Amino acid sequence: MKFLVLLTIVASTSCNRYGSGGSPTGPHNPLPPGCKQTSQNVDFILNGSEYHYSWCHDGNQIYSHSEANQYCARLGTGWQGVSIGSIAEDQFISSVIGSHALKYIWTSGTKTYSGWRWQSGEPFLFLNWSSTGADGNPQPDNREGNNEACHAVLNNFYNDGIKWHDIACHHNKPIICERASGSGYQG
Ligand SMILES: [Ca+2]
Ligand SMILES: [Ca+2]
Repeated sequence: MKFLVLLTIVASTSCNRYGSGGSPTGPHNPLPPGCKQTSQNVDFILNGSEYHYSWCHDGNQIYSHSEANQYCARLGTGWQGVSIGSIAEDQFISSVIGSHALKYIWTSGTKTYSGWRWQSGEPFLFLNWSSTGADGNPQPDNREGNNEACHAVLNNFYNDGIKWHDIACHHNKPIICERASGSGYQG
């Protein structure tokens, strides 16, 4: 108990050093490379979609697949994990991962009984699955525990470039969120 109290005091003292009212991306957690200081949720707009980069807003936290998609939903009306609906969008996502030097991101993609699906309901096309993985097999390989039901984009993890992988959903990653441009505005 004493130890807990002491911990709390230490934690609050080190925060107070920087003053109160700091945002999650304030002095405690300097903005990651490539992120802009903004109070808005929208980091980029492209082809009718708005995009939000979780790591630019939450002090670089990582989430399980379901937690990550809940993070997106909590941003407000219309926000979901990203659904990659075109080659252009896939190239955009790859460019964000590369320019921000991320190891990986979650998307909204999940495997269902009827196959892979995006949360947006768009067809699962323009496949950019990696040709390799931990066992050297093409993706999706359902390797870990026969239970890789979540879709991630990995940055050259297996010397394979920025590619799609099926991943067990409990792993922790940041996420790119998406919504249709203007869907959050009223009137
Ligand atoms: Ca999309
Ligand atoms: Ca896999």
